[in-house]
Amino acid sequence: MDNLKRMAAIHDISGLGKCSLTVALPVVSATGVECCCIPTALLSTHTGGFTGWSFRDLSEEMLPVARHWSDLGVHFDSVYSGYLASPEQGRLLEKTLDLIAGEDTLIIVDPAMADNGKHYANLGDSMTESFRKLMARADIVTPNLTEACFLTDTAYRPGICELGFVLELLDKISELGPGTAAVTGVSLEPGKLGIVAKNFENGKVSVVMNDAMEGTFHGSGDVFASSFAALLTRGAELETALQLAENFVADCIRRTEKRGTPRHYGLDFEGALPEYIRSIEKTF
Ligand code: PXL
Repeated sequence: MDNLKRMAAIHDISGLGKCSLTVALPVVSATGVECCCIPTALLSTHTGGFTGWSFRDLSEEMLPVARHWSDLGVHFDSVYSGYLASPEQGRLLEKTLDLIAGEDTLIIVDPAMADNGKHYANLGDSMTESFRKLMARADIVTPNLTEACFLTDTAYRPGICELGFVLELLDKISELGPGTAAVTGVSLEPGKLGIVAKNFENGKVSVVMNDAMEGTFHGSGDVFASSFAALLTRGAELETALQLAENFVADCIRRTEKRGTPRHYGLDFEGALPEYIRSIEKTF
């Protein structure tokens, strides 16, 4: 690839427990895309499965960083946002987009705020409202099933769901204004888990499934979204990006399960990176 693409990744940095920027940086870089970072908060660990974490809100730094980049005249091929430390950071993210996103910048918003029917620690309905507004600014959004339900005011149903239910969720998400939505963590039949996506511009629905493992793997949403966002930035078609990103996550999950890594420590993605890079080189 002769032309290095550049992404701005806007997430927290949780020092331990792989998620957010500690996932985005390696995965985006491995995809062959430059990853510039705006940390939204600094935590000792993420908030799922750990207790007693340290936390510093970095709201005050977001716009100074964005202004500096804007003054430098740097072009971003994409902006990919994830976990925000507070609902107010949603407005800061919009201002950041005003400063650094050009006409042709792909905007990917992962409304990382909930899983398994519950908001993450210290987040609630006002975070949902903040993400709802951000949907209109995004070309692509990647909610998990819980987040898709919260965003559309739909009662969350655990377990296997009908494709029709997910398509209804997607239609409601489309009313919030994004170009494409990929709902993750969807199980349409026993033993299978994956993604149902819809491009709202042409109406095309894509379903990508893999074998499901028992229970929740923390950070898998971030591994998927980082890979998916980076592949789209690199120029992959939606279907190709979905398939490659889903295969990568499935490989990471198999390795994590095999090694018996505590689930809250995140996915063992490191060992899966070489094959991931080869699969990209082979495909496009
Ligand atoms: O992976 C999502 C995530 C990101 N950042 C922080 C989190 C979580 C999920 O719990 O707590 C700080």
